[in-house]
This record gives sequence, C-alpha cells and structure tokens, in this order.
Amino acid sequence: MTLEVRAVAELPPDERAALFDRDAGVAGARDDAREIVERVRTEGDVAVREYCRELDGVEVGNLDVTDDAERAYDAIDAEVRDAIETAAENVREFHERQVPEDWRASFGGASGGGAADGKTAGGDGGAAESGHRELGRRFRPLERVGVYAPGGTAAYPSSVVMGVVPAKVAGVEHVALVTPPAEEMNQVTLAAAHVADADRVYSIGGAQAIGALAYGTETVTPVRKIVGPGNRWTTAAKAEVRGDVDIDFLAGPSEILVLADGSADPGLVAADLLAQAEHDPNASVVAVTDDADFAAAVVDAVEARIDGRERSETIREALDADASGVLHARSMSEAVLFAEEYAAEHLSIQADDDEALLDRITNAGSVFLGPYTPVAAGDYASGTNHVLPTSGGARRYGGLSVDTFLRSTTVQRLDREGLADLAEPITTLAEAEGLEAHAESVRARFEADHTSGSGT
Ligand code: HSO
Ligand code: ZN
Repeated sequence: MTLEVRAVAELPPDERAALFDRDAGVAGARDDAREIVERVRTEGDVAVREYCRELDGVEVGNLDVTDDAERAYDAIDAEVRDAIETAAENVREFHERQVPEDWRASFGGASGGGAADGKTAGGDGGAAESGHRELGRRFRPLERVGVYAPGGTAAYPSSVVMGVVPAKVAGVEHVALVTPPAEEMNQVTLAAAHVADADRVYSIGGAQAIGALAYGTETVTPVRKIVGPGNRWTTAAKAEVRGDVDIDFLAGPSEILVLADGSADPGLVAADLLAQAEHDPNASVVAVTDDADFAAAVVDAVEARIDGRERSETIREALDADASGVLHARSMSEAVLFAEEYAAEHLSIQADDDEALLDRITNAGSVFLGPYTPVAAGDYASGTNHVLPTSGGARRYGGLSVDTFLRSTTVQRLDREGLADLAEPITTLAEAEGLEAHAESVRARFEADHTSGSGT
C-alpha cells in the first residue's frame, strides 16, 4: 500500500500529469475494433456469431433474447426486482423533468431588435409595432438508439436502467439493448431490460455489438445513436463508427474526486474512494483537502477498510496507481482550483460550506453534496444518471440525459413587415458574401408580380 499524503503545490510534473492525463485507453484497441466492426458490417450475423465464439467463448443460439428478459423478470429474487423497479422509477422521474417543451415566441417589434418571450412580445403589446418574426424550437426523439451494457464479471444491470430509461422518456420508439453473451446470461441484467422497457435485447458484446448496432445485421436493426459504457474494445469501436452513427462519448474507468475540509468524516470519504476503486484497477480515486491531519486520517481510514473487502485486490491496484492519491492543498481555494482542473466524473464535496464550494465549480460530471450523499446513491437509485464523462470530458460535455436522445429543429415565420425590417441587413450581408440570389429572394417578396425576376 503506497498511498501517502502529497502536497498539491509540490507535485512533480510527472505525478501531476498522471493525475490529469486519464484517458479512456482506447488508442491501443482501435485496430482490433476496426477489423471487428468491418467484418460485422460486411458479413452480418455470421461474423457476430463467430466473434461470440472466439472472443466470448459462447456458442450463441438466438442473438435476440428479448423474450428471455420477461422470463428473467419473473424468475429473479423479489428483492432485486423491487430494487430495479425503485431505481428505474427514480431515474424516470428525474429524467422526465428534463423533457424540453417545444416553444414559439415573437421577436422584433417597434424597437426593431431584441428578443422577448412569447408572453410579452407580439400580439397587441407595444405601441406602433412594426413587423414580427415568430421563431421557435421543437424537439423530436431519435427513432432508434442502441444502449450498451457491460457483461461478464462487470455486468451492470444499473447501466441498463441508466441508458434505456432516459431514451424511453425522450420518446425513442426503438431502444435496443446489447449485452455480452454468456452460457448463463445475467438474469438481473435481462430483468432490468424488461423493467426499463427495452424494445429489443441482443446477446452481443464488445466491438461486434457496436458494429451490429451501427450497420445492422440480419438480426439487428441499425440505430442512429449508440450510448453506454463498455470495455476498451467496445469504446474503441464507438470511436470507429462515430460519424456513421452518433455516439454519446468515450467513457473510461470510473473516477471520483473528493473535495473535503477538516469538518468531513475521514471514514466516509475513505468509503467513497473504495467504492469507486472496486470498479476497476484503472479507476482513479483522489481526495483533496486543506487539512493535513484530515488527509492523514483519510489515508489511515482507507488502509483500515480495504482488508476483507470482496474486491480488495482491485481496490489496492486502483489505489496504488499513479492516477490515485490523497492530496493536501494549502487552502480550499487551491483545492477548488485542483478540482476544476481535474474535471472529475464524480465530485463529492464534504465540507462545511459545500454550496459555496459548488458555486466555484464548473467542471464535474455529477456532484454529491454532504455526508449522506455517497456516490453509490447516484450509481444506483437517487435518479441521476451514472453514465458520465470521464477523463476530463466534463470540461466539454455532460452525462447521459434526455437531451442525448433528442434532436432540435428551429422553426420560423416572418410577416411582411417583419421581413421588411430585416431586408436591409439580409441583402447587405448577402451582397457582401457575393450571394446575389439570396438578396433577390428577399426583394422578390416586395415586387408586385412575384412571378417575374428582377432581370426580366
Ligand atoms: N460508478 C460507475 C457506475 C456504476 N456503479 C455501476 C455501480 N454500478 C460509473 O459511473
Ligand atoms: Zn460505481
């Protein structure tokens, strides 16, 4: 166990880089993934079955196991079934709040500029109004999406819920779940697919599953977008097919950053670090605090809690890695700056004034506030999504949400005066771009005879 407290300000460049340069680890898997995806694209089910045999060691019967999902639902422990249902219900409720409303509003008017919302602008509002532009935005679900759920030793029924439920809430008609084959399919994963209401379930994993979803096979209907976490090959395959289909993002191993002051409970901080560490030897778990004694107490608490854990080997590997550590900052400001630069998948804030610290954070996938909010709550059942940006992706995008499964369309209608108000800037810009026919398409609206062009 090499976990020791290190000072943020004194981290040598290589140690700093090890904390910040987390990557999804896909580069080394790209060539294999490309080959697999290509074969599935050209050979369909035959290639899929062969990869199931070769890579998963399974002779699959039906690739489509949708009917097994309902049977699994009936067969599993009532307790587990209830837990999935609670989780799915909470995830559904949280995501229903995210469904955007289509909207239309009037813009322009007497002043000739500035936007206003539909309630105050347009209609008979202002005095001496001139033209109106009605502008709006509408949201429609993607027709078909694919959700990947890991299998094998890392089978996560919770990821089935996190991928499928938001898609259904968004209104996606056809949600296909793919999960690796096994002699004995994980019954809880299948049951979760039934609870989440997946339309199709396929027992296909890895890069071959991504290829099948992207390009379709005799059995698998192709989709427009593929989401969900997987191993390096699965993730590399998502990078390969991106462009032909959309993807959510390339997710790497789990990460947690705990931002704590001396008021926090070191045992609880340690418990959260261990929880994410047990996912993967490549998980990154970091605590940063302004209190040196607290930092030392976290190290002790981590050490005290590892032995006897079922996955203590994995936990130790993750903790010993250069990407993990307990750090001492000279102030909470320095700790916040570190957290901002780190851009964690999960940011846990355990401090007196957690809301004030949160105000200063912009880069984080999901934030957990206070002593009763373990990351595991969001992993399973609070309702937020656990498919989140890793590797610093939180600087650029958020996790899975209803938006992931929608596309927006803008709509507009101008009245005669509304167009007259804009004729000048439109024609001027069109001519500045050398696009005279654009300008003419505006002028034509004000000519008595719309059927004749200006040149005739
Ligand atoms: N913490 C993982 C999600 C998960 N945890 C699944 C338990 N099961 C990545 O956010
Ligand atoms: Zn987790």
